Amino acid sequence: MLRGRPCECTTASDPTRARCACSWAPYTERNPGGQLPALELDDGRIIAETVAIFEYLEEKHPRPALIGSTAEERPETRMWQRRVELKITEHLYNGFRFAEGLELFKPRMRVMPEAAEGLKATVRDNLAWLDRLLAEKSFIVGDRFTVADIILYCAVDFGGTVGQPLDPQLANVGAWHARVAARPSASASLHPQSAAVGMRG
Ligand SMILES: N[C@@H](CCC(=O)N[C@@H](CS)C(=O)NCC(=O)O)C(=O)O
Repeated sequence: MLRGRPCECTTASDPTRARCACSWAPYTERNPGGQLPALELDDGRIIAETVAIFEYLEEKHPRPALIGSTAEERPETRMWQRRVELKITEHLYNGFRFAEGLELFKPRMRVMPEAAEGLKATVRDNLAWLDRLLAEKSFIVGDRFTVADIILYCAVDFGGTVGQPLDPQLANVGAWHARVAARPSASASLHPQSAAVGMRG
């Protein structure tokens, strides 16, 4: 992560009142996107954006492959990653930012509280779409566990703690969520303060 540029969120009993140092200088001098995560390479270069970071990590450590091992597997994963982000996770996060997270986010971005319910409904619609597709497969791409699963799992898991619980009627998504949650990496990757602030992630 970014050396010498602390980017810690202060915690409060009410997590919506936390403030994140990553939204302002000096952090933004290195990562103008002002978000986590950001990776500082040994040569001082900064790589932010989750997708760019995991592309880099997989190039450095190709096994086990979370994007893919072949010219066919990689675009298949990227296609699903894109669908998951554009149809589900971006709406879920903005649904939080514009509602439960409004006080936290309004000092640092344009917030649209009027959009929150529509965004959350879009998430539900697209999880129902995914539920039908997951009837035929164990993971989002098929039988391979990939970054598409990781991205969706993190969002859905987080959503469950901020007012966007999974619809229990979505049995295939529920079974997929349990399958991913059972992997040791799922609990190992939780932020150490996750339980204290009552938010998974
Ligand atoms: N597009 C970014 C989104 C990252 C993101 O949403 N990070 C959150 C993690 S809590 C964040 O930094 N939020 C604080 C903010 O947006 O100011 C990525 O994929 O890395």
